[in-house]
Amino acid sequence: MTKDQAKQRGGEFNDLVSDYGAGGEFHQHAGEGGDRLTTAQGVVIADNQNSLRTGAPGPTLLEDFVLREKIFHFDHERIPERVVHARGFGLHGIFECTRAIPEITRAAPFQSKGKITETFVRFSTVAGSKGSMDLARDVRGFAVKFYTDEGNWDLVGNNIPVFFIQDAIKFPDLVHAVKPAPDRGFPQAQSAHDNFWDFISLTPESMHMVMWQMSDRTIPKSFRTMEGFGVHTFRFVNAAGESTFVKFHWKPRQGLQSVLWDEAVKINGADPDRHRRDLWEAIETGDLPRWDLAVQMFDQAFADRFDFDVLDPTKIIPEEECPAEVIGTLTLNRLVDNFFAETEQVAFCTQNVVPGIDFTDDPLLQGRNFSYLDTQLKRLGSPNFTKLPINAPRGCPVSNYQQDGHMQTSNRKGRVNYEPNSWGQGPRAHPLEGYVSYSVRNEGEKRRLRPESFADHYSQARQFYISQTSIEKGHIRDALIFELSKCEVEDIRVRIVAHLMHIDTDLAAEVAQGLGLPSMPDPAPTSGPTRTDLPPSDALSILKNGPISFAGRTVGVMVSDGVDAAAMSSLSAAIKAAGAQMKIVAPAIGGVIDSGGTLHRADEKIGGGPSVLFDAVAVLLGPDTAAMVARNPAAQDFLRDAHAHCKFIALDQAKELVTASGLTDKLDGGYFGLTTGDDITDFLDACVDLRFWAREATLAH
Ligand code: HDD
Repeated sequence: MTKDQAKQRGGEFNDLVSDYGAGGEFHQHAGEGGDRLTTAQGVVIADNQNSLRTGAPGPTLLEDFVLREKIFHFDHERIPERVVHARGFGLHGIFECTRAIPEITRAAPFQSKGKITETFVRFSTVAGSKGSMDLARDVRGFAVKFYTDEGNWDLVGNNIPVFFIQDAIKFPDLVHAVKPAPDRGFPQAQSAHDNFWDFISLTPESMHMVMWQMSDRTIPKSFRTMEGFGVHTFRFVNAAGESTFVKFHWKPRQGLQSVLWDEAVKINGADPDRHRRDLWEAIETGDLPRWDLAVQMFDQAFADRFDFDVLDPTKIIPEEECPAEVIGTLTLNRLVDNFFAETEQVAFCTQNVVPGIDFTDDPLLQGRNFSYLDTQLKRLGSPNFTKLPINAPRGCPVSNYQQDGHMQTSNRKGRVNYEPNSWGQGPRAHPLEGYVSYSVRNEGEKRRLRPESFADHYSQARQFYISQTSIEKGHIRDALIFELSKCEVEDIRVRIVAHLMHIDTDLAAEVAQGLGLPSMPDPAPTSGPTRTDLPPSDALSILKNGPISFAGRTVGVMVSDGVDAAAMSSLSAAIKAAGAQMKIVAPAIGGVIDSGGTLHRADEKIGGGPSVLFDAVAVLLGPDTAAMVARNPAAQDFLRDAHAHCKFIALDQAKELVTASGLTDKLDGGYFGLTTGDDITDFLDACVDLRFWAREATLAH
């Protein structure tokens, strides 16, 4: 049969193998063969609604290969979810080198200014299952696969630059502690429970990470508004074989933005897919997210200046000590064609490095290098997962003697499957072009040990805390009180407060008070040095690194029939001019008719589009319908929540709603009118700041 004949019959003509076109574009042919429904064997199906049976209804026949094949395949659709980072969202992008550094690394993406390297990025939460909600208080994964000209390089990082533990041997315990308890199978996707805090309270090395975790970093507004970090100290290696230590940072062009805890709780109910939907919509509307890749580069002499060890993954190097220099930009520009084929099957491995990038002796990184490869076999079921299009290298050939295994699709031709051989065929290792590990002299006794240089667990925890604004400090305090209040065992709460005593005594006292502890505990016992006072670092605060414009954010505008046509169109034009989006929330999804008779379709129904989904809100009601809206409890929540979340609020014809919401005497500098063009300008100018923080102090906690 010819290809054309096969296509006419609806078949796929052996086109089941996915490949990458010249432009690196992803082509997935499977399942797209033609308009005839077929079995996996290519047989056209006559009836997809009724199984084969004798009589009516009659028993179903084993002979029905159409039924059996369909159900068989369905039964095997699921693969094991990732043991951590199960819930994620992936996107394609490009990395552009903006500053070449061949003198420091021979890694292909950094060899020339303007060089483009294709990438795939997967963001994730850590603790929750695949179906958990997006706004759990959790660390976010930020994993980047670079399809370089010399092989794939995976930078598998998080949105926090440090980690809970210093040695990979503790990872299973950490993960067991945070995940649902084995007897009851809950809590899901949260750390506010006894097992997690029990483990943490007995693991002083996690104190620095815990301060980050209790900050608003773990409730980002969007994946677009968070930083990413490679965490470990890696090595850059140049063509001469010289090494420079490097730490990787992704800095979002969108500025750092987070939500408030009460918002997070409500967003999880209103839109559990918040973060994936946000990325989907950003790409669809052409608002492409961008991050600068910045690197901190230093040598051994610089590393030796610190009391702590640069190989300790619970430590940062403050940017004031070693600047983060921008060398490129990542732009996410393409949605996946298929979630399973790409986002689910993408396999990141820390061991995937390319010439010019090398590991250090960080014990966490060394353990990770085993775990990721191992886990992919479990998840994807075959060592041939590297041949899946999303995992296969794009910029270079792959040639070796690995063969067979489940789902093999590309064994070599011919008789030669070993090396060396004298058949004059097949690939050979290349000492000059090949990957050469950086040569390090290591000596010492074989022992299980933790170096003395890893012993200080509190100095940087304090440095993080004192680098925060007073608003952010308050959020850390509130998060600690919330989480520890969910612990049923008082000893656990006390042990954490005892650790906080080493970090900041005021914070410890505030948390103790918030928990209602009868007295302050003694500081936690320590075996090593307790603390060195380090200066604050502005880079550690979210609020000091916020957005510089209102672009990319959204105003939720609640309207009702008879809304003033001129006000509506001025507001809409001004929001658009600011590069932001307007979403209409109306009594019915069909929309409203303005005073000029124009229909405005709604994006959300009141109640379906609560104000937690928007960055700022406006209420713009029709004179004859305002009272009806004011009686709607969901409309009252819309306004009350926007107030409680310190949002900027613009009002027109909303007096009755303000009264019904109990806010009459609470209108403050974060409120604006909508009557004149100046009102609207003032409102949107104010919105550049994330929130009207002055209000927070007036709200009862
Ligand atoms: Fe991990 C997944 C990040 C420590 C073992 N990890 C995973 C992902 C990210 C990270 C972003 C999701 C990748 C994806 O999107 O597919 N992990 C980190 C960071 C760590 C870290 C930044 C500390 C610096 N991880 C860590 C340790 C171990 C693991 C110490 C084991 C010893 N991580 C895994 C894993 C996962 C994983 C079990 C689950 C799914 C996967 O690998 O592909 O192998």
